[in-house]
Amino acid sequence: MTILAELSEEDLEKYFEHTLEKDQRIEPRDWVPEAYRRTMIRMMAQHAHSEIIGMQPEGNWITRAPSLRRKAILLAKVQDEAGHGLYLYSATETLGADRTDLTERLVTGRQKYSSIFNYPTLTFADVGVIGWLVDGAAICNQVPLCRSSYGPYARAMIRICKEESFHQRQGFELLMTMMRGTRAQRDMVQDAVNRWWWPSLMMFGPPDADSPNTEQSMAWKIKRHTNDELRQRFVDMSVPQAEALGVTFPDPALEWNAERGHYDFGEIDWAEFKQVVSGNGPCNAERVEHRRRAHEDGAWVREAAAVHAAKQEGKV
Ligand code: BYC
Repeated sequence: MTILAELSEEDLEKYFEHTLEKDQRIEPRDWVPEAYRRTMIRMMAQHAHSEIIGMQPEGNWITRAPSLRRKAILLAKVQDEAGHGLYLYSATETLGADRTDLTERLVTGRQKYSSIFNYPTLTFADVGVIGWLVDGAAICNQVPLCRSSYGPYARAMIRICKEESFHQRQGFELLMTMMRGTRAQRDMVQDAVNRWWWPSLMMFGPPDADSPNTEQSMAWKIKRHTNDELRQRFVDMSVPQAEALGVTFPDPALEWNAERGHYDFGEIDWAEFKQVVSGNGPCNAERVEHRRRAHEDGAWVREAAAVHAAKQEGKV
Protein backbone atom coordinates (compact mmCIF):
# COMPACT_ATOMS: atom_id res chain seq x y z
CA MET A 1 0.00 0.00 0.00
CA THR A 2 1.33 3.44 -0.90
CA ILE A 3 1.64 5.93 1.94
CA LEU A 4 0.18 9.27 0.84
CA ALA A 5 3.18 11.17 2.21
CA GLU A 6 5.35 9.35 -0.36
CA LEU A 7 3.31 10.56 -3.33
CA SER A 8 4.52 13.41 -5.48
CA GLU A 9 2.39 16.54 -5.86
CA GLU A 10 1.56 15.40 -9.38
CA ASP A 11 0.25 12.05 -8.11
CA LEU A 12 -1.76 13.77 -5.40
CA GLU A 13 -3.31 16.04 -7.98
CA LYS A 14 -4.18 13.01 -10.15
CA TYR A 15 -5.79 11.34 -7.15
CA PHE A 16 -7.81 14.51 -6.47
CA GLU A 17 -8.98 14.68 -10.11
CA HIS A 18 -9.78 10.96 -10.07
CA THR A 19 -11.91 11.39 -6.93
CA LEU A 20 -13.88 14.16 -8.66
CA GLU A 21 -14.26 12.13 -11.86
CA LYS A 22 -15.71 9.23 -9.90
CA ASP A 23 -18.09 11.68 -8.22
CA GLN A 24 -16.70 10.75 -4.84
CA ARG A 25 -16.30 13.21 -1.97
CA ILE A 26 -13.18 15.13 -1.01
CA GLU A 27 -12.65 14.68 2.75
CA PRO A 28 -10.81 16.91 5.25
CA ARG A 29 -7.47 15.08 5.26
CA ASP A 30 -7.32 14.63 1.48
CA TRP A 31 -4.80 16.63 -0.50
CA VAL A 32 -6.49 19.47 -2.38
CA PRO A 33 -5.10 22.23 -4.60
CA GLU A 34 -4.63 25.41 -2.61
CA ALA A 35 -7.17 27.24 -4.82
CA TYR A 36 -9.81 24.56 -4.08
CA ARG A 37 -9.19 24.99 -0.35
CA ARG A 38 -9.50 28.78 -0.63
CA THR A 39 -12.66 28.57 -2.73
CA MET A 40 -14.33 26.15 -0.33
CA ILE A 41 -13.43 28.24 2.71
CA ARG A 42 -14.69 31.39 0.97
CA MET A 43 -17.99 29.82 0.00
CA MET A 44 -18.62 28.07 3.33
CA ALA A 45 -17.62 31.14 5.35
CA GLN A 46 -19.85 33.43 3.30
CA HIS A 47 -22.66 30.95 3.68
CA ALA A 48 -22.08 30.77 7.46
CA HIS A 49 -22.02 34.58 7.71
CA SER A 50 -25.28 34.72 5.74
CA GLU A 51 -26.98 32.38 8.19
CA ILE A 52 -25.80 34.40 11.19
CA ILE A 53 -26.58 37.82 9.70
CA GLY A 54 -29.82 36.32 8.37
CA MET A 55 -31.06 35.98 11.95
CA GLN A 56 -31.37 39.76 12.24
CA PRO A 57 -34.12 40.74 9.78
CA GLU A 58 -36.54 38.19 11.23
CA GLY A 59 -35.26 38.43 14.80
CA ASN A 60 -36.58 41.98 14.56
CA TRP A 61 -40.14 40.55 14.70
CA ILE A 62 -39.84 38.01 17.51
CA THR A 63 -41.04 40.41 20.20
CA ARG A 64 -43.83 41.69 17.96
CA ALA A 65 -45.17 38.40 16.58
CA PRO A 66 -48.99 38.56 16.49
CA SER A 67 -49.59 35.36 18.50
CA LEU A 68 -47.80 32.88 20.75
CA ARG A 69 -47.90 30.32 17.94
CA ARG A 70 -46.23 32.68 15.47
CA LYS A 71 -43.65 33.68 18.07
CA ALA A 72 -42.75 30.03 18.81
CA ILE A 73 -42.40 29.28 15.08
CA LEU A 74 -40.25 32.35 14.46
CA LEU A 75 -38.03 31.65 17.46
CA ALA A 76 -37.45 28.09 16.25
CA LYS A 77 -36.62 29.30 12.75
CA VAL A 78 -34.16 31.94 13.89
CA GLN A 79 -32.52 29.38 16.20
CA ASP A 80 -32.17 27.00 13.25
CA GLU A 81 -30.25 29.69 11.33
CA ALA A 82 -27.81 29.97 14.24
CA GLY A 83 -27.33 26.19 14.10
CA HIS A 84 -26.68 26.32 10.35
CA GLY A 85 -24.06 29.03 10.88
CA LEU A 86 -22.36 26.89 13.50
CA TYR A 87 -22.10 23.74 11.36
CA LEU A 88 -20.80 25.79 8.48
CA TYR A 89 -18.13 27.52 10.56
CA SER A 90 -17.13 24.07 11.83
CA ALA A 91 -16.95 22.85 8.23
CA THR A 92 -14.51 25.68 7.37
CA GLU A 93 -12.32 24.55 10.30
CA THR A 94 -11.90 21.14 8.64
CA LEU A 95 -9.91 22.96 5.96
CA GLY A 96 -7.79 24.83 8.48
CA ALA A 97 -9.75 28.09 8.68
CA ASP A 98 -9.84 29.91 11.98
CA ARG A 99 -13.27 30.94 13.22
CA THR A 100 -12.03 34.03 15.08
CA ASP A 101 -10.39 35.20 11.88
CA LEU A 102 -13.57 34.60 9.86
CA THR A 103 -15.68 36.56 12.36
CA GLU A 104 -13.13 39.34 12.22
CA ARG A 105 -13.41 39.40 8.43
CA LEU A 106 -17.20 39.62 8.67
CA VAL A 107 -17.34 42.43 11.20
CA THR A 108 -14.70 44.46 9.37
CA GLY A 109 -16.51 44.07 6.02
CA ARG A 110 -13.68 42.05 4.42
CA GLN A 111 -15.83 39.01 3.74
CA LYS A 112 -19.25 38.99 2.11
CA TYR A 113 -22.60 37.59 3.18
CA SER A 114 -25.77 37.28 1.13
CA SER A 115 -27.08 40.55 -0.31
CA ILE A 116 -30.63 39.60 0.68
CA PHE A 117 -30.12 40.33 4.38
CA ASN A 118 -29.40 44.00 3.75
CA TYR A 119 -33.06 44.85 3.17
CA PRO A 120 -35.38 45.92 6.00
CA THR A 121 -38.35 43.88 7.31
CA LEU A 122 -41.12 46.47 7.49
CA THR A 123 -44.19 44.38 8.40
CA PHE A 124 -45.02 40.90 9.68
CA ALA A 125 -45.86 39.89 6.10
CA ASP A 126 -42.10 40.20 5.45
CA VAL A 127 -41.58 37.24 7.79
CA GLY A 128 -43.87 35.15 5.57
CA VAL A 129 -42.29 36.38 2.34
CA ILE A 130 -38.77 35.71 3.63
CA GLY A 131 -39.86 32.15 4.45
CA TRP A 132 -41.53 31.64 1.09
CA LEU A 133 -39.16 33.43 -1.32
CA VAL A 134 -35.83 33.81 0.50
CA ASP A 135 -35.82 30.33 2.02
CA GLY A 136 -37.30 29.05 -1.26
CA ALA A 137 -34.38 30.55 -3.19
CA ALA A 138 -31.95 29.18 -0.60
CA ILE A 139 -33.39 25.67 -1.04
CA CYS A 140 -33.22 25.93 -4.81
CA ASN A 141 -29.57 26.94 -4.55
CA GLN A 142 -28.64 24.51 -1.77
CA VAL A 143 -30.32 21.22 -2.73
CA PRO A 144 -27.76 20.69 -5.53
CA LEU A 145 -25.02 21.57 -3.01
CA CYS A 146 -25.93 18.35 -1.13
CA ARG A 147 -23.92 16.77 -3.99
CA SER A 148 -21.09 19.26 -3.67
CA SER A 149 -17.63 17.66 -3.91
CA TYR A 150 -16.52 18.68 -0.41
CA GLY A 151 -17.90 16.04 1.98
CA PRO A 152 -18.42 18.10 5.17
CA TYR A 153 -20.20 20.86 3.23
CA ALA A 154 -22.38 18.43 1.26
CA ARG A 155 -23.41 16.62 4.46
CA ALA A 156 -24.15 19.87 6.33
CA MET A 157 -26.32 20.89 3.39
CA ILE A 158 -28.58 17.82 3.79
CA ARG A 159 -29.69 18.83 7.25
CA ILE A 160 -29.80 22.53 6.40
CA CYS A 161 -32.09 21.87 3.42
CA LYS A 162 -34.48 19.81 5.56
CA GLU A 163 -34.76 22.69 8.01
CA GLU A 164 -35.03 25.29 5.23
CA SER A 165 -37.91 23.28 3.83
CA PHE A 166 -39.79 23.69 7.13
CA HIS A 167 -38.95 27.41 7.02
CA GLN A 168 -40.35 27.77 3.55
CA ARG A 169 -43.58 25.99 4.47
CA GLN A 170 -44.09 28.13 7.57
CA GLY A 171 -43.70 31.23 5.38
CA PHE A 172 -46.17 30.01 2.81
CA GLU A 173 -48.66 28.98 5.49
CA LEU A 174 -48.37 32.39 7.17
CA LEU A 175 -49.00 34.14 3.84
CA MET A 176 -51.96 31.86 3.05
CA THR A 177 -53.47 32.79 6.41
CA MET A 178 -52.97 36.50 5.75
CA MET A 179 -54.41 36.19 2.23
CA ARG A 180 -57.58 34.70 3.73
CA GLY A 181 -57.79 37.66 6.13
CA THR A 182 -58.74 41.30 5.62
CA ARG A 183 -58.07 43.55 2.65
CA ALA A 184 -55.36 45.31 4.67
CA GLN A 185 -53.61 41.98 5.31
CA ARG A 186 -53.73 41.03 1.63
CA ASP A 187 -52.28 44.42 0.68
CA MET A 188 -49.53 43.92 3.25
CA VAL A 189 -48.59 40.58 1.65
CA GLN A 190 -48.55 42.04 -1.87
CA ASP A 191 -46.42 44.97 -0.70
CA ALA A 192 -43.90 42.59 0.89
CA VAL A 193 -43.79 40.46 -2.28
CA ASN A 194 -43.16 43.61 -4.35
CA ARG A 195 -40.21 44.55 -2.15
CA TRP A 196 -38.60 41.07 -1.86
CA TRP A 197 -39.04 39.60 -5.36
CA TRP A 198 -36.09 41.26 -7.12
CA PRO A 199 -33.66 40.94 -4.19
CA SER A 200 -34.58 37.21 -4.03
CA LEU A 201 -33.54 36.79 -7.66
CA MET A 202 -30.22 38.50 -6.85
CA MET A 203 -29.46 35.83 -4.23
CA PHE A 204 -28.33 33.50 -7.04
CA GLY A 205 -25.41 35.79 -7.78
CA PRO A 206 -24.34 37.72 -10.87
CA PRO A 207 -25.28 36.54 -14.38
CA ASP A 208 -23.09 33.68 -15.59
CA ALA A 209 -21.19 35.95 -17.95
CA ASP A 210 -20.13 38.11 -14.95
CA SER A 211 -19.55 35.31 -12.45
CA PRO A 212 -15.79 34.90 -12.04
CA ASN A 213 -16.01 31.78 -9.87
CA THR A 214 -18.65 29.61 -11.56
CA GLU A 215 -16.58 27.92 -14.25
CA GLN A 216 -13.87 26.66 -11.90
CA SER A 217 -16.36 25.75 -9.16
CA MET A 218 -18.37 23.69 -11.68
CA ALA A 219 -15.19 21.94 -12.85
CA TRP A 220 -14.41 21.07 -9.23
CA LYS A 221 -18.05 19.94 -8.76
CA ILE A 222 -18.44 22.39 -5.88
CA LYS A 223 -21.30 24.05 -7.77
CA ARG A 224 -23.56 21.75 -9.77
CA HIS A 225 -25.49 24.41 -11.71
CA THR A 226 -24.73 27.94 -12.81
CA ASN A 227 -26.24 31.03 -11.19
CA ASP A 228 -28.57 31.66 -14.15
CA GLU A 229 -29.77 28.04 -14.30
CA LEU A 230 -30.78 28.12 -10.65
CA ARG A 231 -32.38 31.56 -10.94
CA GLN A 232 -34.52 30.30 -13.84
CA ARG A 233 -35.50 27.20 -11.86
CA PHE A 234 -36.57 29.44 -8.98
CA VAL A 235 -38.68 31.71 -11.21
CA ASP A 236 -40.35 28.69 -12.82
CA MET A 237 -41.27 27.17 -9.47
CA SER A 238 -42.38 30.46 -7.87
CA VAL A 239 -44.92 31.59 -10.48
CA PRO A 240 -47.50 28.82 -9.80
CA GLN A 241 -46.98 29.30 -6.05
CA ALA A 242 -47.77 33.02 -6.43
CA GLU A 243 -50.92 32.10 -8.37
CA ALA A 244 -51.98 29.71 -5.59
CA LEU A 245 -51.45 32.49 -3.05
CA GLY A 246 -53.22 35.14 -5.11
CA VAL A 247 -50.29 37.58 -5.41
CA THR A 248 -48.41 38.92 -8.42
CA PHE A 249 -44.71 39.56 -9.01
CA PRO A 250 -43.66 43.14 -9.83
CA ASP A 251 -42.38 42.27 -13.29
CA PRO A 252 -44.40 43.17 -16.42
CA ALA A 253 -42.02 41.07 -18.54
CA LEU A 254 -42.78 37.86 -16.62
CA GLU A 255 -44.38 35.55 -19.16
CA TRP A 256 -44.46 31.85 -20.06
CA ASN A 257 -42.28 31.08 -23.06
CA ALA A 258 -43.60 27.84 -24.57
CA GLU A 259 -40.64 27.53 -26.91
CA ARG A 260 -38.10 27.62 -24.08
CA GLY A 261 -40.38 25.79 -21.67
CA HIS A 262 -39.57 28.45 -19.03
CA TYR A 263 -40.84 31.80 -17.81
CA ASP A 264 -39.16 34.84 -19.34
CA PHE A 265 -38.50 37.60 -16.84
CA GLY A 266 -37.31 41.21 -16.83
CA GLU A 267 -33.81 42.60 -16.39
CA ILE A 268 -32.46 42.52 -12.85
CA ASP A 269 -31.06 45.81 -11.54
CA TRP A 270 -27.42 44.70 -11.34
CA ALA A 271 -26.32 48.19 -10.33
CA GLU A 272 -28.40 47.80 -7.15
CA PHE A 273 -26.90 44.35 -6.57
CA LYS A 274 -23.37 45.76 -6.85
CA GLN A 275 -24.21 48.55 -4.43
CA VAL A 276 -25.62 46.12 -1.85
CA VAL A 277 -22.73 43.65 -2.20
CA SER A 278 -20.18 46.43 -1.84
CA GLY A 279 -21.66 47.50 1.50
CA ASN A 280 -24.05 50.26 0.43
CA GLY A 281 -27.43 48.53 0.68
CA PRO A 282 -30.24 49.88 2.90
CA CYS A 283 -29.17 47.95 6.03
CA ASN A 284 -25.52 46.87 5.51
CA ALA A 285 -24.04 49.19 8.13
CA GLU A 286 -26.71 48.31 10.70
CA ARG A 287 -26.36 44.53 10.17
CA VAL A 288 -22.58 44.51 10.49
CA GLU A 289 -22.60 46.88 13.47
CA HIS A 290 -25.17 44.73 15.26
CA ARG A 291 -23.06 41.62 14.67
CA ARG A 292 -19.89 43.40 15.83
CA ARG A 293 -21.59 44.54 19.05
CA ALA A 294 -23.01 41.09 19.74
CA HIS A 295 -19.54 39.60 19.22
CA GLU A 296 -17.96 42.06 21.62
CA ASP A 297 -20.73 41.59 24.19
CA GLY A 298 -20.09 37.85 24.04
CA ALA A 299 -16.36 38.14 24.78
CA TRP A 300 -16.84 37.23 28.45
CA VAL A 301 -18.67 34.02 27.50
CA ARG A 302 -15.80 32.93 25.24
CA GLU A 303 -13.25 33.75 27.95
CA ALA A 304 -15.26 31.87 30.61
CA ALA A 305 -15.68 28.85 28.31
CA ALA A 306 -11.95 28.77 27.56
CA VAL A 307 -11.03 28.93 31.27
CA HIS A 308 -13.59 26.23 32.05
CA ALA A 309 -12.20 23.98 29.30
CA ALA A 310 -8.65 24.51 30.58
CA LYS A 311 -9.78 23.66 34.15
CA GLN A 312 -11.41 20.46 32.90
CA GLU A 313 -8.11 19.50 31.33
CA GLY A 314 -6.38 20.28 34.65
CA LYS A 315 -4.33 23.08 33.18
CA VAL A 316 -5.39 25.82 35.63
N1 BYC B 1 -24.74 38.30 -2.10
O1 BYC B 1 -18.54 34.31 -9.04
P1 BYC B 1 -19.79 34.38 -8.23
C1 BYC B 1 -28.93 31.74 3.55
C2 BYC B 1 -20.40 37.38 -4.59
S1 BYC B 1 -28.98 31.82 1.87
C3 BYC B 1 -23.50 38.67 -1.77
O2 BYC B 1 -21.05 33.96 -8.91
P2 BYC B 1 -19.89 32.09 -6.47
C4 BYC B 1 -30.16 31.85 4.33
C5 BYC B 1 -19.57 36.11 -4.54
O3 BYC B 1 -19.36 35.68 -3.22
C6 BYC B 1 -27.64 32.80 1.30
N2 BYC B 1 -22.42 38.32 -2.52
O4 BYC B 1 -19.57 33.59 -6.85
C7 BYC B 1 -31.39 31.72 3.78
C8 BYC B 1 -18.32 36.57 -5.24
O5 BYC B 1 -17.54 37.39 -4.37
P3 BYC B 1 -16.06 36.96 -3.85
C9 BYC B 1 -26.28 32.18 1.35
C10 BYC B 1 -22.65 37.58 -3.62
O6 BYC B 1 -19.36 31.83 -5.12
C11 BYC B 1 -32.51 31.88 4.55
C12 BYC B 1 -18.83 37.52 -6.30
O7 BYC B 1 -20.11 37.97 -5.83
N3 BYC B 1 -26.17 31.01 0.53
O8 BYC B 1 -27.87 31.63 4.05
O9 BYC B 1 -19.46 31.16 -7.56
C13 BYC B 1 -32.41 32.19 5.89
C14 BYC B 1 -18.98 36.89 -7.66
O10 BYC B 1 -20.01 35.87 -7.67
C15 BYC B 1 -23.93 37.15 -3.98
C16 BYC B 1 -24.99 30.53 0.17
O11 BYC B 1 -23.98 31.08 0.51
C17 BYC B 1 -25.00 37.55 -3.18
N4 BYC B 1 -26.27 37.22 -3.46
O12 BYC B 1 -21.49 32.04 -6.45
C18 BYC B 1 -31.15 32.32 6.45
C19 BYC B 1 -25.01 29.26 -0.65
N5 BYC B 1 -23.82 36.44 -5.12
O13 BYC B 1 -16.29 35.93 -2.81
C20 BYC B 1 -30.02 32.15 5.68
C21 BYC B 1 -23.66 28.82 -1.11
C22 BYC B 1 -22.54 36.41 -5.45
O14 BYC B 1 -15.34 36.41 -5.03
N6 BYC B 1 -23.06 29.73 -2.04
N7 BYC B 1 -21.83 37.11 -4.55
O15 BYC B 1 -15.49 38.23 -3.27
C23 BYC B 1 -23.28 29.73 -3.37
O16 BYC B 1 -24.06 28.96 -3.92
C24 BYC B 1 -22.44 30.67 -4.20
O17 BYC B 1 -21.38 31.12 -3.41
C25 BYC B 1 -23.25 31.86 -4.78
C26 BYC B 1 -22.23 32.77 -5.52
C27 BYC B 1 -24.27 31.36 -5.78
C28 BYC B 1 -23.92 32.67 -3.69
